[in-house]
Amino acid sequence: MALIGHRTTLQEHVAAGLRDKGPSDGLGAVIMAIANGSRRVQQQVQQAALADALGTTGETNVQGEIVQRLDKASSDIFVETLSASGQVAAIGCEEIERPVIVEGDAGGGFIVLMDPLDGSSNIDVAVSIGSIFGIWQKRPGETVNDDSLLRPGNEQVAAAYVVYGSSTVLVLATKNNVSGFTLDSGSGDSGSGEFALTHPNIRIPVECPYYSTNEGNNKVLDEPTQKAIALLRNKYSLRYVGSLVADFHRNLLKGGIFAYPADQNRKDGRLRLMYEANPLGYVAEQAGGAASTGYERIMDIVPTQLHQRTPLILGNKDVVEETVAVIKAG
Ligand code: AHM
Ligand code: MG
Repeated sequence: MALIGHRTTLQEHVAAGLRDKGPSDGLGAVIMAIANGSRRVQQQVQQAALADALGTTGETNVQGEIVQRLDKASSDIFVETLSASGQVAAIGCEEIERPVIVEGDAGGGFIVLMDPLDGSSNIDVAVSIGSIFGIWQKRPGETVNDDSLLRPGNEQVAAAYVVYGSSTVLVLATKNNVSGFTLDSGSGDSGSGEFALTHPNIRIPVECPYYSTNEGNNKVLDEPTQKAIALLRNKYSLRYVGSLVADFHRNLLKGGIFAYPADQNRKDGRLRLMYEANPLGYVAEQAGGAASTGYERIMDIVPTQLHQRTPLILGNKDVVEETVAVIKAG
């Protein structure tokens, strides 16, 4: 039996709720394209082992990382749904070296950057993974090219992510509003297939019970960063899934801080600016949180490359600021 009852669906939220929250023309269609894609990705994630769709494609992506078959499938699905929305002019994707430019009449007013399936190391082992999207508006009269995607995070008009966990949750951030929608999954009578509003107006809690970082990297951190992590270790409980989306989602709902700083082996950090740090930084800020490299606000970085990496400290605002202060003090 479908469970959504009286709840507002994502479709209704998008139709009514976006009206006062930034550019609504076409943005709703972009969000619904993400929702439609994520419904299909969720099914593939759930059935991958049974369908013999786990494992790698045998290729490496532009980052030099091994491409999982589900990475590729998710990338194809979202490129298809976003291109078909009629509202997207260009798509930047972790798995694709150059931007996908949507030509002609099919193109629209938005630019989407995405990590179609985040949490590579968890894909084959039934641990939570996700998809991440940053959404920018095309400049007036602009004909998009590769450089059109190199925009700072503070120009995003919306961001979203989906967690494929014990339930599938889509979190949508627009200016000053972050809301979570749970997929009423199942087929036939057992689910409506709708995303329904279950987490209205999310604010990151002031309390910070958790810190999330890869403690195995501690020995390759510089001294100020070691000091900052030691402070977190002494105060908070460690929770680390190893999927950025899942770690961020828990910290957003329960309170917490995520840190993947630069280290001796990763001078620019590990995570990607355009489709990991910027969208989740935007979500965090709209929910009252913060995102920093340790030295500057993530959202203010002027990008130079589509796939560039960045150190990332993300979550509870006071704790991010305290952590950054320790790093900056040297
Ligand atoms: P991916 O986009 O290829 O999945 O890589 C990013 C992932 C993040 O989800 C996660 O926070 C991080 O890599 C984990 O890295 P590590 O295994 O070094 O702790
Ligand atoms: Mg990722």
